[in-house]
Amino acid sequence: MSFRYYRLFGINTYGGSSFGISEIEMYKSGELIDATDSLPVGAFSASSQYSTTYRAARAFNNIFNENNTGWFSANGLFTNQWICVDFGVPVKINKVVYQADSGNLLTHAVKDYRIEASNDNVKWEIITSGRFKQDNSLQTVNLIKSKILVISQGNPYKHDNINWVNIGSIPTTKVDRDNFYLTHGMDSIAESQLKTLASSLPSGTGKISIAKV
Ligand SMILES: [Ca+2]
Repeated sequence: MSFRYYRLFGINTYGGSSFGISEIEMYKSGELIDATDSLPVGAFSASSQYSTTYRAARAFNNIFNENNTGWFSANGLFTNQWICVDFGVPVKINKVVYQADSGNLLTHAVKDYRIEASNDNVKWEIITSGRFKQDNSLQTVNLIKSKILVISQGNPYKHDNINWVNIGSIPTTKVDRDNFYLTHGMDSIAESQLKTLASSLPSGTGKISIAKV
């Protein structure tokens, strides 16, 4: 799906009293160009900032390997802080690259995170979540997962003919109907397990196929 707003939501740090991010890059589906490069400074915002010097735009300025010169959340706010991009129009982002600010011995690095998206800047959808390493490397988050589960009552590749159903405990609430992939941990489920679950579906739910994007 496409969204106008994307944000990196930091749940906690590696012990620092604020979050510190050197750089974030977001890539459109099928393109290698950083989608944030052409945006005005006002397109970037954050839940808080250490000071105007450490504003959100510093995490999108293509300056990497920063040491106390990226975006920092306000001192004392080291949980549940976010940094956001407003693309102005809906875009489909399939990859996010993150790099911690190396200042403060990397204690201000984001530890647990969520990537969230919105079209109204009010209601947010969790695209994926995970944990960043505490180092200064470029860390990539792929938003399109490798495994898809298609349940069809007709042409398996035609969107309108697909019925999505809940299968056991698999959280199918985050189905991207436009691209036929499931998020929220589906990528960590073994294909054999998916097939087992698929075979346990009640009759009449149609053809089932499992494929990779
Ligand atoms: Ca930067």
